[in-house]
Amino acid sequence: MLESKLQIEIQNKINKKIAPLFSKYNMDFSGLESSMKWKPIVLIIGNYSSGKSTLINEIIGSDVQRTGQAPTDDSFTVITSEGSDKPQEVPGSTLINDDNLPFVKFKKYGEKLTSHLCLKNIDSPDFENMAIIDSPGMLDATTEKDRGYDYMEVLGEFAKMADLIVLMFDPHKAGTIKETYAAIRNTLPEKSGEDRIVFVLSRIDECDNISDLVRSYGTLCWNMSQMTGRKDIPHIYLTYSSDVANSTKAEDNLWPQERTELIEKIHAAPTLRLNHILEDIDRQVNELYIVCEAMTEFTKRGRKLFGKVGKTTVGLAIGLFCFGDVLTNSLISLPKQTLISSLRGEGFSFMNLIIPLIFLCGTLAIGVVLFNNFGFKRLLKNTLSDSSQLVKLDNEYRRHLWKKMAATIDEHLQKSSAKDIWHAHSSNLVKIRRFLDGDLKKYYDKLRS
Ligand SMILES: Nc1nc2c(ncn2[C@@H]2O[C@H](COP(=O)(O)OP(=O)(O)O)[C@@H](O)[C@H]2O)c(=O)[nH]1
Ligand SMILES: [Mg+2]
Repeated sequence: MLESKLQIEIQNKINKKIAPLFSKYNMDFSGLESSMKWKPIVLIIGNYSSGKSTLINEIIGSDVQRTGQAPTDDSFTVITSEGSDKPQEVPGSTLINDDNLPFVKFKKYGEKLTSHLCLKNIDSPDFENMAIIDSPGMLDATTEKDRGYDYMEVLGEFAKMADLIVLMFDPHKAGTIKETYAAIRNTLPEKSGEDRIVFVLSRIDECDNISDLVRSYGTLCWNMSQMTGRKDIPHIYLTYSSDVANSTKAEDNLWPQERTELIEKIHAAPTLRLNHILEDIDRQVNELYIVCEAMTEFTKRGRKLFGKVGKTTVGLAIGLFCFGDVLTNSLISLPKQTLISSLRGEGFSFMNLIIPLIFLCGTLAIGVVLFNNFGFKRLLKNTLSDSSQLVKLDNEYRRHLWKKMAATIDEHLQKSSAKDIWHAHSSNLVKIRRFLDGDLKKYYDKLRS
């Protein structure tokens, strides 16, 4: 109840405050994605053999997914409960053509993906209002090429839909988390970490001893801080499956509650839907922010240059206003009487102002023309040669955000003309910042309270 009320409130605020800014910058605002109208989704990703399918079977309580040491399963499998009147298995070709399902967007990846996509309809009340997606693990770069579709991109698309992403790694491959994270980073907002992604180090029973485990944990943390640019490490679930654990190595006290908590978290995924909506807004508004930020800096530089050119021009114009006629008088004896001499008491008339005024206006006009045709154009050219210097890129998130938005920003720059330096980008920037720090934060807080 509270959630749907909050959802309406957010939608209204967005329509009033943020949507107009998106259109000002010619950017699409998808609002609440259509895929969010389907059931809440949990996506399980990670390296192959990290125990994804084993975990899913454990959650469901039956062996729905095949498991094994080698990369046994190279498909994306959507597991949910659709009712006993529906077929037990639906192939990808049907899924991508069903407008009631959120998989239509996978059509563009072609037959290779479609044949590696399916839905399994299980008989479980727990899964009537949610779906869990099992994914193939990432392989090495050369084997990836044989897949026939862009795995990273597809993973990103699934991540976009998911309300909870479970990132699983086993101790042997803790170092590969970087690649997998790169695939989903695009879909996450700036401050994400705790809410939508769950980090799992699995199969910990296979560590020979605690120091072996700590080493794997350390590798994972190091890689995580590298990619998130954060100093704090989110909770990493340290788990193993007691069903298949190597009982000779597994110590009895290897934090069994971690597995229970992880499974509880996965079951609670439907409550994360609103959080997902907020994160989606967060991500898109941050994209808008960096565009606006770059344009603000560009106009600031434009105005600074204009100020510099203006100062010189005005100085020169005043000088020529006062002494320009003295110069022409000495060169071509015109005018007969200069402004200064007329003011000295030789009889001032308005005629004495004509040549000084021509000098004044002429110099100002030349200044403006020079600024428009040379100064501004040079500034634009210099800026376009490396537009990333318009904003501070002090962490991985910002660098990634920049990469994603650079083309849009360059397009805006290319379209701008000298008069655009007076555009009120900075007030838009303030509005966006206020939304991110005020409204959006308030919604996050409300959700967490
Ligand atoms: N010792 C141990 N083996 C596990 C654990 N989880 C999974 N396995 C085994 O690891 C192999 C790969 O598991 P699987 O679930 O297929 O991994 P996936 O490729 O990520 O789906 C299988 O042989 C599982 O039996 C665990 O916690 N401990
Ligand atoms: Mg599997």
